[in-house]
Amino acid sequence: MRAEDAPLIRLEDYRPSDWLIDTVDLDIALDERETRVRSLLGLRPNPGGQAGAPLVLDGDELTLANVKLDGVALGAGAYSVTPQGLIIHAPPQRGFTLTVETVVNPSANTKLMGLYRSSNAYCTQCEADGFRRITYFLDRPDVMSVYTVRLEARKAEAPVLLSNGNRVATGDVIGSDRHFAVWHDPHPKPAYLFALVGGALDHVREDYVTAEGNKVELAVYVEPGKAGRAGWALDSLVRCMRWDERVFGRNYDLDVFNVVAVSDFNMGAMENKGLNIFNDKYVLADPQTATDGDYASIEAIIAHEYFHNWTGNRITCRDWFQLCLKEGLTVFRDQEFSSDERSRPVKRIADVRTLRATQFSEDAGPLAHPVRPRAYKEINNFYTPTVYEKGAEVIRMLKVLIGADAFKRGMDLYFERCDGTAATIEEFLACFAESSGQDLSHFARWYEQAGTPTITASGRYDAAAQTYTLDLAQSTPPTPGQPEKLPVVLPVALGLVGKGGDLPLHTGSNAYAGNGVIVLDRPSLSVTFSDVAEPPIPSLLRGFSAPARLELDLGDADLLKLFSTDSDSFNRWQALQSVATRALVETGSGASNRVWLMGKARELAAALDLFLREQAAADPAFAAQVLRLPAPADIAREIGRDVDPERIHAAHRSLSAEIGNALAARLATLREALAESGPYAPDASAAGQRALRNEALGLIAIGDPDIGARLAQLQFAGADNLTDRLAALAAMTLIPGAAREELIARFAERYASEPLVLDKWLMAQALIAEPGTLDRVKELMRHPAFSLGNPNRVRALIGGFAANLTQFNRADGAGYSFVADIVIALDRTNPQVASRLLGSFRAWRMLEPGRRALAQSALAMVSNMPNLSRDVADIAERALA
Ligand code: 0A1
Ligand code: ZN
Repeated sequence: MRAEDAPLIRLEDYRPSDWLIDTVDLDIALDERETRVRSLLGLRPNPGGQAGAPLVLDGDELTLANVKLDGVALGAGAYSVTPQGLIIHAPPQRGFTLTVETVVNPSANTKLMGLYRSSNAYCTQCEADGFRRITYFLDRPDVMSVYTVRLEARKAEAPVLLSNGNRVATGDVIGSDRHFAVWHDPHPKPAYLFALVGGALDHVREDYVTAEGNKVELAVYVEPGKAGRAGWALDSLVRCMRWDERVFGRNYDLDVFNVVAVSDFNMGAMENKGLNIFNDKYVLADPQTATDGDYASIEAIIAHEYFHNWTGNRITCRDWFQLCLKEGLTVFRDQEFSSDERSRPVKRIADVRTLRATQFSEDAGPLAHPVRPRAYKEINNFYTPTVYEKGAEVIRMLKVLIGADAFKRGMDLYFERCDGTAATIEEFLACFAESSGQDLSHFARWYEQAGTPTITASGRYDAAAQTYTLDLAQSTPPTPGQPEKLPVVLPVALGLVGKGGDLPLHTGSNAYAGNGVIVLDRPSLSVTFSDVAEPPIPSLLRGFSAPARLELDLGDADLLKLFSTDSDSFNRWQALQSVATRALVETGSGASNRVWLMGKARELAAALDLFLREQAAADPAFAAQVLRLPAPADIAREIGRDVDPERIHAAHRSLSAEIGNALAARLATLREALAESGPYAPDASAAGQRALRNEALGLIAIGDPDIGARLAQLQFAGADNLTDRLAALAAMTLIPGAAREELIARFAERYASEPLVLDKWLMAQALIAEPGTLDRVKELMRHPAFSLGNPNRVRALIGGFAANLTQFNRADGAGYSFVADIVIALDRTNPQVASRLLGSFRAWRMLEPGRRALAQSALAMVSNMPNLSRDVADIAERALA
């Protein structure tokens, strides 16, 4: 396929389905190579569709065994089979049943879409359009049906048989070695939420009673022998269920809720109704095989999938253009849950780092698209940071703009009004317009317009009049297909910081929404604050109140004051980041030299020294975030054009080394003070202490490699948990030499039978910023721990390399050719993983001309390959456009 051959699907072309499917009865006889699927569909014409239309069912790589209408076999002329589906030419214009038998081969399914095998189990992935790889169907989210599913398998092979809903029957198939289970899901759902699992799995379980008093059996299923690692996921599930009852008033609605972990999965996890299927990376945890970061991710993703039960399943999407309706909202909900379970400011900082690293970079390049795209060729390429993370930011802004009370009333209205429907963004926004009495039509532009706005701010103090005037302006750069941009609604949360803290805010301006928020909804705006008794320092975009870049005319001295005094924790962190970013941009772009940078390093070190001495102990997790400088990739994005990755990397190394040296004594004392007492616990407070200790280790290692290596080796030997061991390995990867290679080897020996831990080992090596890394990665591809067939392994080693700023962007182009060759090889077996990897090229246009040309030719090489999947062809085409 060439991308230009694939049809462009447009939002404006949406039409309701001509047919509806009220009921689906599936009878699935699982077999490794020949699984037989009998599907009985209860169909009727859709009153909102076109009368007399043929019935066009979607299908993909299916073998049709037979088809019957109202129980009678259809003659050859009555239907056609195409590569895209099954057409019943003249169906009766009334309700009827269609029985279709298909045969599929789960073992041959390397795309991991539809029914496939993972380890020795059967499992499914149907979002976005995988159900059509199981049986012929109207595979679109606005066709919602009640499913009854009979699963049958050899008892020895698949003692566990799971599907959506409640189990209504089980039994043996008389006279055979097979057994069956029947599942019924009373809630109508689109096909993308269908799931089944069959296999020999272990599980942990717990009884739960909802706030409404309904009993639910919760269970987490894992590969045999791994039940000891499923407890944290189950514990997280119970906590997020309670939270959703308390905060959003949402109760669970079936008798069982099952989570299953599989080791081959294209994404993180999937919210199938009552049967969430997870990448095992986001379920399995014990102190020896999971890091603090893993524990936090598991908690967040368990919550995310569970929250989809209401925002996604009970209320689903009318069409895939509305993907952000479920994803942005559910990310917002999981972020709020994690904030309540852990530290809110630290969670916000972590989320903003991710947003900038992934979404801002997407928005600044050729793959930029609106939160609600208007057209697509391959929907699987739109599960993006823009739809997910920027989608969540839009909800967060909505809450700030209309206030918490109106937001809550709007959510309640949405749940009440749209329950059981396939909804749109318009219907969602209407609930909040109603609850707040505000016109949200301008706000809705966030869903239509791509690109990251820049807010420019400057302030003037008038001592005589005791006023402070803030001039704000916004602009958004052009993005593909959107050359002209209009102003968006930007809630700018702010404070005016005086010597003794926040000054009172008095203004007569109607742009000022109260609660410390200015609404910048036009190209520019001035707000004058009165009774300002002293010259203030503005603290803008507090809590990162809008997903925008901020250009503020504050000097480093003022920023450092904000760092030490701002009442908003996010902006304290941001202030220091801004000083470091500015220094690195100056040096990384060649505008200033190393000597100048060393001066900045000393200023930063002095501020950090004071902070660490006085405040680190009170909030180690926050202090760890403060110590972590912006990444080289952040600096590249800030520079934005003619980027030379080597120069940025050198500046980053120099700054880190100088700060590490200047703070050596302080960091050592801090590490001792934070020394662990008692056994490992994954809670936020203990994790915060480890995070700070390990940030300190990294800085020490850059500043003084000898001391760093000694400390890292000691830590590795003495650690009782993976977090500390991995941090030791990461610190050692910064220090070339035999000791590093020895630690790398010891790590591999220790975790030889732990694929998920070895993924971290693969990635740590792929990220080494040295010219030898490409050869190392090629060598590691031959290591028994690596397999091109497993998405986690590919993401760890090849994805890790593609995220290595200096080595992926090698001046000789070898990094680009390597990744491009792998994309092509992978495309034959797993197009989704291949196209995500190709997305690593998304920032190629900002590179200096030499690298830009080499990246472009690697992309063109991919694009010109014959027989590309639609997934890869689409990314290649858009990246080059
Ligand atoms: N809806 C899931 C993510 C997901 C999307 C697509 C998949 O296959 C192509 C798999 C999972 C979520 O948001 O968690
Ligand atoms: Zn989701």
